Amino acid sequence: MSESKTVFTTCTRDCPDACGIKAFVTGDRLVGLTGAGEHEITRSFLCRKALNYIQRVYSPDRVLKPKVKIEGNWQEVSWDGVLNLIAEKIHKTIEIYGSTSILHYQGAGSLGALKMLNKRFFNLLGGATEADGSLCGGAGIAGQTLDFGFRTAHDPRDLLNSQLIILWGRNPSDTNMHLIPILKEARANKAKVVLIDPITTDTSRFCDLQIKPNPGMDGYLALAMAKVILDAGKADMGFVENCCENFDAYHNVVDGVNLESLSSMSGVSISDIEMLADLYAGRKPVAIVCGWGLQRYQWGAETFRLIDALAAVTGNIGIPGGGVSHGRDEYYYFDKSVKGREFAKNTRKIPRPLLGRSIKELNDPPIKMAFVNGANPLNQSPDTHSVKEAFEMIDFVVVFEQFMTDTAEAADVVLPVTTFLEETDIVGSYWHNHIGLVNPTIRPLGLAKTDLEIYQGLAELLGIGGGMAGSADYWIKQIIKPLKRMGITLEALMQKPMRVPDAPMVPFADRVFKTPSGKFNFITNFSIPIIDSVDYPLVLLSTHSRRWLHSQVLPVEHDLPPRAKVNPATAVAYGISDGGKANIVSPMGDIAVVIDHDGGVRENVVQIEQGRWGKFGQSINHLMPSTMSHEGKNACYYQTTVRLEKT
Ligand SMILES: Nc1nc2c(c(=O)[nH]1)N[C@H]1C(S)=C(S)[C@@H](COP(=O)(O)OP(=O)(O)OC[C@H]3O[C@@H](n4cnc5c(=O)[nH]c(N)nc54)[C@H](O)[C@@H]3O)O[C@H]1N2
Ligand SMILES: Nc1nc2c(c(=O)[nH]1)N[C@H]1C(S)=C(S)[C@@H](COP(=O)(O)OP(=O)(O)OC[C@H]3O[C@@H](n4cnc5c(=O)[nH]c(N)nc54)[C@H](O)[C@@H]3O)O[C@H]1N2
Ligand SMILES: [Mo]
Repeated sequence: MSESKTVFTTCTRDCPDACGIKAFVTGDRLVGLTGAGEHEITRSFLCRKALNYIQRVYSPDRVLKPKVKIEGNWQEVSWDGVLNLIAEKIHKTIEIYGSTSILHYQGAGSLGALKMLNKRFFNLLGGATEADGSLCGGAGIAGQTLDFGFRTAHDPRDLLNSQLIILWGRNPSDTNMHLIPILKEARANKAKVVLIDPITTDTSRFCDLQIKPNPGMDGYLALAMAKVILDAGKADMGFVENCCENFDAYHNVVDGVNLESLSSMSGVSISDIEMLADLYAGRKPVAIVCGWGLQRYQWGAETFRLIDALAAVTGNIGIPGGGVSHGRDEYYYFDKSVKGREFAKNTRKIPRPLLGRSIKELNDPPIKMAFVNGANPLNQSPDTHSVKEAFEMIDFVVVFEQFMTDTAEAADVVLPVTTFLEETDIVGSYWHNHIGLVNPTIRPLGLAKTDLEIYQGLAELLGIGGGMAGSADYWIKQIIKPLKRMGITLEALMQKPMRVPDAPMVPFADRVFKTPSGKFNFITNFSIPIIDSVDYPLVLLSTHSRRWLHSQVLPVEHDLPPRAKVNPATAVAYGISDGGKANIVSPMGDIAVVIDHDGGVRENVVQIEQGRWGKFGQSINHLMPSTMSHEGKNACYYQTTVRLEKT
């Protein structure tokens, strides 16, 4: 009989929860995963996408051997052969065009800290062109950085001190499941939970009340609530006067708008605005927990700033149970110098949301080679058509992948990489304060290697091997050096995941901020246009799926057409029955879907899950224009306007 064992590891996938996992292994085969009881946040249970992950590891569609495209056909090759081929191409490309003619595009495939070393390779080469900005939370981060000088969050368990919790444009039931038990506990402590989302989501079940604003217009809702509170004399003027700057200019903005127009722009009735304002001012401390959905607009930073201002007006900052929490930098406590910036003579940055357009425009030097790891830009970028065209213009594209994604299909070489269940690494979280080790649960399948092993192999061939050398454990020890004084070492982490002892439960408790003045900085002007288009009157919210992460959908999950949810009144106006077929049409393109009538969806909204693949005709991102947020270089997916056409 094969031997059975249990291996402790940590999930590296791009999700706030960064769960502790117990993997059950029989022989060398994974047979089950469960949440680790010793992880205070995971609390013994896992989400759907983690439970499904074993199917991904053993999928017959996994890429398990290096492949080279020869005259349009994929041929399997040896590691030695493929690494020599790539090294030679790198050598020649740098000789003729310089190292910045190489694009390195790293995405969110794994949040493991060792993935920082992928960047080290390109710095050792002399510096490449990199994608800057974000497809994710860049706008919210930029907004909070302007207000607080530093974007961070309350510890998740500080919510147990709140009287009221507002979930603002966040859907934890699907995207951050381990927040749900904390919400339940908080409600058992008599806290109220309010959800602000244009769609009834599964999260609604855990809330006392939901408000459905117009998509993108939450800034006006926050402003309206602040106006009611200020006009009623319920503001915390002690906090405002002692700890804030630019209040007068902000107050002028508040005085310059009337409640009727704020109500019409936000799509929330005056009575609901007043009810929310009374709740907010009356139940201190109040925690606002913002999501990513809220800020996928050009003015995402301004929306966050208007929400921060609401919290500041009521003094809900720097106190237990208060704050405006979005997330934190998962690499904050790690030593980022392993990226080896000092080795790069030249680097060049292009904005991630404008990837296709930027590659096409680059000259001096143009992009000649591209390396993609942990990302699927031909599927996840806005305006994927232009990204595809841009990649076709690049002489040699190398993709490190587990699957033949839309991006892998467009490559010249695909290199098979391990999943996190086959790797050693270390990971922090962008929500909680725990750090966990990633331990291999099984041997790598097929010929798969880790990103680090592949870059180390290439470095050897290019004469820069010394700069990349070292085992995974060696590099982990370098990365966690700053944590040693707090007792967090590799040895200690082998016992269990650890909370960073220095991480505050309540940030800014001294009410000193990281802004130049040390004060909270009120927003004083902004531009938030009404999303309005005669030909495309609906807003397309392409939200995150409970079942999968981004584009990590298995090929077999594409057998049925995608479904979109629309309010019955809207669907009927387009003549589309429940379960009827339609095209969603944007100024950029269209996609065939089945329409589900859903009374929970606001009337001017179409909701669809993002992530399905273009090669099966199901990708949504060719409908998205490539716009970028005013602050934070963020992609603005949720601002896309569409119409429906019955088919
Ligand atoms: N299962 C699963 N988990 C994930 C992910 C995944 O793909 N799958 N992705 C991970 C990543 S990278 C991220 S960034 C997070 C995202 O986590 P979330 O922010 O929770 O996810 P989203 O689906 O982008 O948006 C959340 C909600 O915002 C609402 N929303 C959209 N526009 C607006 C608006 O203008 N105002 C308001 N008030 N609400 C709005 C949407 O209707 C949606 O229900 O999830 C992480 N967790
Ligand atoms: N329409 C729409 N589009 C969106 C969003 C949205 O809300 N709506 N959300 C956006 C958000 S929040 C984000 S964060 C981005 C994410 O965009 P991406 O970062 O491109 O995310 P994924 O689609 O998960 O692609 C990651 C790829 O890495 C591979 N991978 C996993 N682990 C590893 C590894 O260790 N090494 C290597 N080499 N590969 C690995 C996976 O197989 C997968 O194909 O998408 C954005 N796209
Ligand atoms: Mo994200």
